[in-house]
Amino acid sequence: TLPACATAAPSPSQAASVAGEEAAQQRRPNIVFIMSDDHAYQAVSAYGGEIAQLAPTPNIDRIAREGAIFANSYVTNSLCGPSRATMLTGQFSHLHGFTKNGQRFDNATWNWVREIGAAGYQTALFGKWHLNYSPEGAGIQTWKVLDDQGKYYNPDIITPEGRSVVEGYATDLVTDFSIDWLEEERDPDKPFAILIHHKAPHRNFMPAIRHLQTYLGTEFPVPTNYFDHYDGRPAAAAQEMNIYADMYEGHDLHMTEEAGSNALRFDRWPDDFARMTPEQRAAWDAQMQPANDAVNEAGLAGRELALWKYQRYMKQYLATVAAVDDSVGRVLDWLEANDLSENTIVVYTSDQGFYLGEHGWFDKRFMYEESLRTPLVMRFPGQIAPGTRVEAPVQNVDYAPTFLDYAGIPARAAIQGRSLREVVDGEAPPDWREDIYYHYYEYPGFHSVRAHYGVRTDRYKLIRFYGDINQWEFYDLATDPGEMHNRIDDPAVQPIVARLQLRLEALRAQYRDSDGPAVSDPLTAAAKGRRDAE
Ligand code: SGN
Ligand code: CA
Repeated sequence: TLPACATAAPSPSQAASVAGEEAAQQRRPNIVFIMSDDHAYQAVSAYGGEIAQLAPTPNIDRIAREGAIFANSYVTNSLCGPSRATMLTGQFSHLHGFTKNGQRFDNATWNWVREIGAAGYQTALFGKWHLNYSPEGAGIQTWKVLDDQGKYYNPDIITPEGRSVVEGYATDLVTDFSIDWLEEERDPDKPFAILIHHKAPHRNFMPAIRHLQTYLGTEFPVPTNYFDHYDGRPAAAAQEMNIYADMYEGHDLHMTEEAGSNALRFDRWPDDFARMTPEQRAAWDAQMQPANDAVNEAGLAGRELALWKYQRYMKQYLATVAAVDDSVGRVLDWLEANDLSENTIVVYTSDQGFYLGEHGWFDKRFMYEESLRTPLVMRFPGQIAPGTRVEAPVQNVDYAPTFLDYAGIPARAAIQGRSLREVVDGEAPPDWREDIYYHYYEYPGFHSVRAHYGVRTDRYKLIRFYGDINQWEFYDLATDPGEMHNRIDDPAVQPIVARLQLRLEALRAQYRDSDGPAVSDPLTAAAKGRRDAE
């Protein structure tokens, strides 16, 4: 559960900004949309979890403190490309058509950045795009992007002029590009929307040199379900995203072959390290070697090694978050130094959540809490009271209508989300959604997570996995927040299950999703294929 943070009384500076509200109304607000990749809400200290208290994010927290934190923020499909396409269009995956990574986002599809650009905003994108075509086609005016997933060190950068390797650390480079544009290139007489989209903390979790040792001495609390056996959950049992079974020891955990050697253990994609300069690699080795030698000398195995891998994963992952938080601080400071804090909306989010050892996992995809949720904080002085906590369930379909709303552009019928402006006072209108719909598609694919759809209410969750596994799951989050007990066959909950199945059917109709088997269809697609063939 998340901590309650009280709504603070208006501060003198807020009172002053309220006085300036009228002027702000006439000036269209700027938009700073910061997004990281795979940043778990458990690793944002404003969300209050134990892990993040050991690895705080003071700058991201500052957005929450001076604005709003969304306590119940969810995605519609926990995967990069689909989530980004949803944020651009305000639609679920089946409508914008980008259901799985590797597909191409159709440039002809409406998106809020092009719309806001046509209405007179300057639009710019720096960092990860990952929609498999040039951002130009989507109507983004200025852009400088990482190639595909992007590399941490000396990444390939693609601009309208072409591709080149730029020396530096990706998070810092994306920040530099953004601040350079804000400072030197934008037209100060026009409003702007800047998309600052980091690669971090995405796999393979390589921290900046300055953060390599930040958490080397920190012991993180091990999730109680780290050694999950997945009883009653066949899809969870069939995944390939286990920290101790599926992480590559060199590529992901940065372990070396033996004491005294700096040669990495299994490094499936060697380019991530091979592209470091000799100086970067030497600095890396100098800082990591003692810890790597120590684990090799200890000769850990079995459960001990599994626990060590959890600690190494957390140290590296959270160190990459530290650079993202630095970046947020630089951007907030720049806005302040340039008198732009008042009339600028700042949003920080991630393209989805992530597992930090819960169920033994890294990665995302499942409709279980840690990857269904995504961090979301938003600041807009004078419009959002400092310290606001929003309990209403929100989803990434809501971002596009929010940006349009604040920019004074009418919403479009094709948008399936709603403006967050309706809930940022901490009070949801009576007709705000009470439950959320989710649909994940990418199977077969990386990490072998079966396709599934489901509904989450404030207390219950019903999931249907389909394809070569046909399995319903039901969780009571009030008594089982870790989603360890699938109670789908428990007679006591059948009335609730039946009600949720009807609700799921209604949500699929409401959002016009006919992908996957109908709720009333007891067969999997595969079983159906066999039946039809007979
Ligand atoms: C890469 C990762 C996977 C990850 C996908 C999708 N492997 O393939 O672990 O699930 O991206 O991530 S990596 O070692 O090459 O990074 S997403 O954020 O783009 O959806
Ligand atoms: Ca991602």
